[in-house]
Formats: sequence, C-alpha cells, structure tokens
Amino acid sequence: RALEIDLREALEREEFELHYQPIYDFRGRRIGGFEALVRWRHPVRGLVPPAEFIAVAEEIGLIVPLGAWCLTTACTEAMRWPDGIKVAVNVSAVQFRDEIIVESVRAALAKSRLPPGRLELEITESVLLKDNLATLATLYALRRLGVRIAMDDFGTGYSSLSYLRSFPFDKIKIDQSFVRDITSKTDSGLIVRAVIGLGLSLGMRTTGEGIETQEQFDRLRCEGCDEGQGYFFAKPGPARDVPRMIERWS
Ligand code: G
Ligand code: G
Ligand code: MN
Ligand code: NA
Repeated sequence: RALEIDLREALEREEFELHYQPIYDFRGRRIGGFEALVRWRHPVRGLVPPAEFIAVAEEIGLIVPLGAWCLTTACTEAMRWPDGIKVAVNVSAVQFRDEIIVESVRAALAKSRLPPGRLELEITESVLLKDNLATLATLYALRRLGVRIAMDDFGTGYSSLSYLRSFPFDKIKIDQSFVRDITSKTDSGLIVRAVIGLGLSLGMRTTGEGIETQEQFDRLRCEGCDEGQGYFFAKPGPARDVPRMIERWS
C-alpha cells in the first residue's frame, strides 16, 4: 500500500522517466526507431521497473495521466532525434476506455509537433479482449490521426489470429519467448517463420523481440523479419544515450 500512496504523488513530483531501447531495421541496417519504456525513480526504492507499478497505476486510475505524460514526453524527446527515427509507446487497455487515448495522442502530437507517422502505439491483445466495436472504432480513430499501431507480445494471448483479422495492424512484434528458443528448438523456429509469413501476407511488418545473440540476429534476418530488438543491440537506456545507440549501429 505504501507504494500505492507514493505512486499517486509520483507524477506531480516528476519522478517518472522514459528509457529507450533501439529497434534495428534489418534491411536498412540501421536503427529505425526506439521503444519508450517507463521507469519510476523512487526517492528511496531507486529505479522501479514498470512490472512493479503499471498494474497498480491501472487500478488507481493513474494510468490515464501517466500514459498521457509518457506520450507527450516520448514525442517531445523524439523530436530531437535524427529525422525519420520513430518512437514506439506502450499503451494499456485501460487507456482505451472512453476513447481517452485518442485525446491523449492528439494532445501529445500537437504539443510536441512530432509528425504523426513517427509515432507508433504498441498494444497488447488485452486491449482487444472484448473485441467490441468501440475498441475498433478507437483504433480507427487513432489510425486517422496518422499514427502507426503495433500488436505487442504476439503469440502470448489466447487467440491472436482473430485479432489480426479484426484490425489491420501496421506491425506484429513477435514475443521474445519465441525468439529465445529460435535456434535451439525446432518448433519455435517454425512458429517464428510462420508469423513472419503471416505478416508478409497481411502486409504487416514484423519485429523479433528479445534478440540476445548473433545467432538469433542472423536467423531472424534470414527468415525475412523486418526489424529486431533486444539486449544484443542495447538494453533500454536514458534519452541521453540515444545518439550513442544510433551511432553504434550505423
Ligand atoms: O521495461 P521492461 O523493461 O521492464 O518493461 C516491462 C513491461 O512494462 C513492458 O512489456 C511494457 O508492456 C510495460 N511498459 C513499459 N513502459 C510502459 C508504458 O509507458 N505504459 C504501459 N502501459 N506499459 C509500459
Ligand atoms: O513492451 P514489451 O513487453 O515488449 O517490453 C519489452 C520488455 O522486454 C522490457 O521489459 C525490456 O526491458 C525487455 N527486453 C528487451 N530486450 C530484451 C532481451 O534481449 N532480453 C530480455 N530478457 N528482455 C528484454
Ligand atoms: Mn512493447
Ligand atoms: Na513485447
């Protein structure tokens, strides 16, 4: 509970910060974008990872203002990056209620003046769990703003394929659990190959997540995956590390 009390005040106290992990473009052989990952710099606990506070933030309704802060901060920081480099922001299912997300995204784009095509929203299957018309309408409203939409952690939900049928995502992010075993387990390799083929057929780009080794990198590139992300390229780091990460992989 102490955490919850602190969390309520963390936004006003400006204790949140975004870290960025590069997303490598296999074909272009360079960093094409960064995923923003929120951290909470707690005065006593130190750097708290999202796994420890996002769920609480959702419960207490903080996720809406926190999500808006993440969007505005990510867009504003991305404006300082070399032209064309994109930024991806994770969006929680709770932010999708009442179309609040559309206003948050509109406001972030207006305030930062980031071209909408450089912002990508990562949503998980939980957003589409109800598969209701309101959710789809919200996704289309976001699409009309000009932002891109990625299906995150693909393959870990209950019926991923039906979600791909209900909405034309720009990108499928293949969950790291499949990438981890891609060279050691035949079935993981075959699943990854099938998902890349699926993306190709449906006109959706694919990103392999959690790449940690040269072997995984080589395998994904050979299979025709569009992008890769993982510790092999870089761990998520503060905004000031972004230029160095771009340099390292250019
Ligand atoms: O950053 P890690 O390195 O610990 O991130 C863990 C998880 O936290 C990610 O899978 C992501 O789904 C979630 N997460 C990170 N940043 C954000 C954010 O800004 N908003 C939401 N809703 N989830 C986030
Ligand atoms: O939003 P998403 O669930 O995809 O968040 C990505 C999570 O995966 C973050 O917690 C990030 O720190 C973590 N991550 C990114 N690259 C790697 C990696 O190569 N290995 C592992 N184990 N975790 C990673
Ligand atoms: Mn993500
Ligand atoms: Na993911």
